[in-house]
Amino acid sequence: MNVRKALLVLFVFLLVAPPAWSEGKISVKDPWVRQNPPGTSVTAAYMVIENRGGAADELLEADCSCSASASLHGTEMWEGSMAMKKVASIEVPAGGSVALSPGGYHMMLEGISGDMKESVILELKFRSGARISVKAPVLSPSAAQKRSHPH
Ligand SMILES: [Cu+2]
Repeated sequence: MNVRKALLVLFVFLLVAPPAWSEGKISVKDPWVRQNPPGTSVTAAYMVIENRGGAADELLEADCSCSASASLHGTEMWEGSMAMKKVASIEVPAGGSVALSPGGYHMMLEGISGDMKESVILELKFRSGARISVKAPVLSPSAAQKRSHPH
């Protein structure tokens, strides 16, 4: 591949690649936050976390500029219906990834005051010591629906 072609490929890649944030072996892609329904102060944030390292890592703590508290939740079946449950950490397997997505793991945001802006800052802390801040767009329910079901 000649240099010009390589640059063109790189340029196209930069155009289409979604933004990713990383530190060390950990990177975060596609973060987004569901717009809190009117009159409520609770919502959730989602993303994909990748681990290029040879050792598993764990997401331990989260924080959001938008809410009084942020905690890590999982979703499981409980007495026949889906229920959210607080988890101590979310494992990111070695050489793999974990998705925080509707119906699964998520970052629970509680104590949101007022309307959320177009985007918020999420802070993530990992067992490896990596700390990553990401900018997550706030999506309306209809945009969130598309995001969850892209087909
Ligand atoms: Cu939750």
